Amino acid sequence: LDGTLWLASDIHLGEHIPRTRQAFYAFLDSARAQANALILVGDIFDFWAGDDIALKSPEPWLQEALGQLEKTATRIPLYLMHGNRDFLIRHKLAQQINATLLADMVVIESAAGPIRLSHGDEYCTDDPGYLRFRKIVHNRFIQATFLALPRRLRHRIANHIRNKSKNSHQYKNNAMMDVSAAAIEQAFLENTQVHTLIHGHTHKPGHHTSTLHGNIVERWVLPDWEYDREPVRGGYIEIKKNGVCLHRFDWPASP
Ligand code: OKV
Ligand code: MN
Repeated sequence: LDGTLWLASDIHLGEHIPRTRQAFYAFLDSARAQANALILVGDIFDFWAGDDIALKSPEPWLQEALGQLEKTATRIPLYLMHGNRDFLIRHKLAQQINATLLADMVVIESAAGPIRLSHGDEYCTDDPGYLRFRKIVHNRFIQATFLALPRRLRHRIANHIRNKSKNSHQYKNNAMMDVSAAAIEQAFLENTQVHTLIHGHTHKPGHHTSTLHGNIVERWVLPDWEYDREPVRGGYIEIKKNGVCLHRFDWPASP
């Protein structure tokens, strides 16, 4: 992946956040003009109950979002990654919009060197409730069973899970909602040649530098976009030969 690479995550596109959708489409316009490739590092969508729903009977907003992604993918390489919400996206959907679905925890060769990428939920190992949920919904057999259900029933189950999740958040503290230091160390130790890790998910954008067995390691956290306020606060990470940079912006731009 030579040249300028842009990464974004946690846009959480959905029916009820029209301003965030517009901000994201404006971002895609800029990416087409300024980046050589774009990687969306998960939770592009707030809800995903199967590719067939999106491909056979998309709601108008979703049809538009997929059209915008496809328009981008015809200009620059577009890569998608799974988030904790849209993990049911399959290669079929990616192919349909000309994008490539990357595996979780991939190492990419960027202009600034090798970088490990993942959505970030896999590092939230201090939240036992979430780990239990993740284990169930990532089970291939359970996924196949869910995907075989009628669409209406899948929507009902997903809505039920979403409502239950909203209530459970009030019992979780800030540390539980962040990555665990041990999980991050383990990721770096998996390949000691890779000193940079980029993820999203925690909605705690930032840049953390530490040393691990004498190596300087860097962790960059992508911002979320989900608050549908005016202006929308978005953000992305840019990678060029001279390094990694976290950008924030307001949309529409503040005067
Ligand atoms: C995704 C999360 C909702 C967190 C359900 C099997 C099972 C898949 C699913 C249903 C839910 C994704 C697909 C959604 C993530 C939430 C709320 C909290 C913390 C099954 C396979 F078990 F029911 F059979 N789901 N949806 N949450 O609405 O997009 O990650 S979702
Ligand atoms: Mn997430």
